[in-house]
Amino acid sequence: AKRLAGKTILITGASSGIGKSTALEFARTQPDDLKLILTARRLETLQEVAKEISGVAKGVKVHVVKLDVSSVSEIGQFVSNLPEEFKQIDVLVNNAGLVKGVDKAPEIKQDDINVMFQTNVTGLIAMTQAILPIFLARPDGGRGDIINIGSIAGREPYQGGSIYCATKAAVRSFTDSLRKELIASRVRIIEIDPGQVETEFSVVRFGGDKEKAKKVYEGVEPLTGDDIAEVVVFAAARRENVVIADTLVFPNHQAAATVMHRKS
Ligand code: NDP
Ligand code: 8X3
Repeated sequence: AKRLAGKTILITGASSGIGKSTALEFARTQPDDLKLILTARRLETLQEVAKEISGVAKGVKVHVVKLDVSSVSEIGQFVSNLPEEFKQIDVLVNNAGLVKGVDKAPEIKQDDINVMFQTNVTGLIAMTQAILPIFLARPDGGRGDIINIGSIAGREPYQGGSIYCATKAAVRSFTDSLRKELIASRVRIIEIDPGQVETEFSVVRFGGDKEKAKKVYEGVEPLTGDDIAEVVVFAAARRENVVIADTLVFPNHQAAATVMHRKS
């Protein structure tokens, strides 16, 4: 599986969780010849991830960029500021995303609604729009991969998640339209929807309260970021004619967003 040799991979939200794991997994899979562009808001954390990668994969070139996907103007400058050798992006992993709180609709703060939509939806769309021209300039109507991280929450809305679930449903809808719109190209539009993964996701959801976050995973065995990273890299490493269009990944105890078996 050296299909990724020489590729340039761009990952949003690479400072933690699924995005960080995905960066490491790409590097492990193609340790001698790969370029990784890692982005997130926390630059120092990205630099630590880059260091970790250089420890496991000496031939991987890593470029880190502080990028807030909820800022359309930052995204606008991002592509033109890329060093020449990182400009020919082959794979975009739209992973950056977050949830804020578990409030029901009447109480959700406007700021939380905005940050979820601007990160998970308009950020993902703006990244896609920024990178697509690179893909579409290639032969046969264009080539390249867009891998969007959706969620079980986008397929099955739950109480206390109305806005987050709506953002992930929007990702799903946008992704499906895009696949249809680009049908005359060789661009692959891929969606991967995880169930429960233990990352910083719940810590962010509860505003930094680690105790509350820990309770979410009591009595269950969630997926790890590495589990999802393996699926992302698998999708990217298929033969160009193979599109892993849509994948739902659960841990063993989970069968729906709200159907979980907990050991007491
Ligand atoms: P983490 O909180 O561990 O990671 C989220 C990443 O997104 C961080 O690297 C964070 O970096 C980045 N991020 C957040 N906001 C922004 C922003 N405005 N601009 C750029 N980067 C941003 O959570 P996960 O790894 O779990 O989340 C990754 C994706 O997976 C999300 O889209 C999430 O919705 C999805 N998902 C998660 C599931 C789970 O159970 N954990 C299940 C299903 C889907 P920084 O703070 O440095 O900006
Ligand atoms: C994260 C999964 O169900 O906790 O997207 O919202 S869930």
